[in-house]
Amino acid sequence: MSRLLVTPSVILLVCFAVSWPLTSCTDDVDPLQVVTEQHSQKISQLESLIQQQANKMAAMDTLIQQQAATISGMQTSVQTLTSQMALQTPFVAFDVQYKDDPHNNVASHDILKFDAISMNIGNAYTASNGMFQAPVSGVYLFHVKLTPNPHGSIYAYLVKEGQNVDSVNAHDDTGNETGDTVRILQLDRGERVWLQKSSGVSSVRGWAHTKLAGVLLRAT
Ligand SMILES: [Ca+2]
Repeated sequence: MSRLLVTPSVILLVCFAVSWPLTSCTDDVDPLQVVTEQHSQKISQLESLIQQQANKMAAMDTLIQQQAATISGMQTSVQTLTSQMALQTPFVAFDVQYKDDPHNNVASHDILKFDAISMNIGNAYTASNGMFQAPVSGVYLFHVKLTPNPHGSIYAYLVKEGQNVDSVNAHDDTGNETGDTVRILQLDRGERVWLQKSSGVSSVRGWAHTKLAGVLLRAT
């Protein structure tokens, strides 16, 4: 067996061999530090992203508040319009006369049942009974025109639910005389108005010489 000679040169060689890897390690980048730096960068990126998202959310909060204020204003407008619509007067108007001229056989106390309906918006006038019936409570304006056959005399009443509220008459001395009246009545919903002959000749002029018309001025 050969004996290993531990000489100074051998010791030096061994020390160099052992220490070489250690000294070379001190010059390399530490992997843990690399990972730490990568994580640090990622955390910074995430923090930046979170800040951006926070800014966006703050902007959205502001936008939502603005939208909420807008919606609140619109709700107020809708409520105002709804209230106005509830008070808005519906469209009711009628204008009726006789088809034939002259129109005969109008007996005393007869309700004049006009059969030529030139307008009946709201269908509040019924030709079969000659009555206007208020579809809503309100203030209504009525116009009556009454023309007897030439040289006759005729009297009639505007009647509201059995009560005379206005009169119209014509005494035709010249052959072309007409009686007429305008009356404004406040009616409850469902109340009826009609034109009823009182006395006089049984023949009246047709066309627009004898007519009844009415219009709702305002619902109440
Ligand atoms: Ca006269």
